[in-house]
Amino acid sequence: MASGGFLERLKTGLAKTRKTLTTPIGELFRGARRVDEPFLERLEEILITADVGVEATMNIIDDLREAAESRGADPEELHGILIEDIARRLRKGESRVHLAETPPTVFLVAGVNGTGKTTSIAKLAAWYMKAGKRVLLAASDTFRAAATEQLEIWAKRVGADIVRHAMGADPAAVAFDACEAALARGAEILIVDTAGRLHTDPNLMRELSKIRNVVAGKIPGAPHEVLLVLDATAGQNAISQARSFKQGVDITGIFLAKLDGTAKGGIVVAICDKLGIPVKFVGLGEGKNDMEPFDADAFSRALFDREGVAQ
Ligand SMILES: Nc1nc2c(ncn2[C@@H]2O[C@H](COP(=O)(O)OP(=O)(O)OP(=O)(O)O)[C@@H](O)[C@H]2O)c(=O)[nH]1
Ligand SMILES: [Mg+2]
Repeated sequence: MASGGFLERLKTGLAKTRKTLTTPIGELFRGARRVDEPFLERLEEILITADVGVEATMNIIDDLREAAESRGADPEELHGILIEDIARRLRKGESRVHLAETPPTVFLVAGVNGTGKTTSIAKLAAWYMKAGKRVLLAASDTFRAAATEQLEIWAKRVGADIVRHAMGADPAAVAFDACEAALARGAEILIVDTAGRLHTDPNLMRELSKIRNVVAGKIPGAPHEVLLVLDATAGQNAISQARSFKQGVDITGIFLAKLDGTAKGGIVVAICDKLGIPVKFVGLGEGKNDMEPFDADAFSRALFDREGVAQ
């Protein structure tokens, strides 16, 4: 999938982050004669501003200081080392999507209110439809008014099937029916939408576990992926959300939505470096095609291509 168009899309989606991270880093390295303490302080400031996070930033700065001491303080060479250091941290957070050997593959999608769950589900549906798969959506957000209708509109738009109940119905019952429908209709991908919830709400976390158990009881190995949708514009808050959700339900991966909407896309580095939950997809806009599977090398190329790369 790594065509030129794909890299361009990624770059466009990361335009705001390139402005706060890539460009200032490039300017810093180009304008410096040597990498010394004031230089490292300025770099630290840029990384923190782009939400790379304090811990990851400190590690990156330490690595660079060490490289400067052992190899000399030539900015051009150190710029390349910095880019590779960040790429290495991004690689730590990458892993492939787990598809069922015997379909359907079930994705359970969860997250805090408004992070982008339903839109991200539409994107996943569109992605797998394009790959020629039969996709079924389960409208297990029976809580928020018009949530089912929202998912239904997306289902129509992308050409996926949907299983829905009335508002206020038991979300686990919707998931149950959706599993049966997926098996009966030979769907290859089943994606379960859920209501937004705070990890601090024990009732809603129990509800999520119940959906999960129902799905597991109907389809062996399911859910194959439990995706936590995080809003990239939430910054370091997204990290604490992920940590808490992980305690409530087994998260297998992160869908990082709204990366296009933030200048603080450095959050990806923090997530990959520290969280121990792989990033599987990134959302780069509001449209059904504005999504890419997370690929660490492509991501760091999109961040550091041309602009900012030591010539
Ligand atoms: N710019 C941008 N906007 C996004 C992206 N993903 C979602 N959104 C927007 O975020 C808003 C909320 O999206 P939803 O998909 O409804 O979020 P949700 O998590 O399902 O919300 P609840 O069901 O209410 O918890 C909408 O306006 C979306 O268009 C993205 O990748 N980029
Ligand atoms: Mg929703």
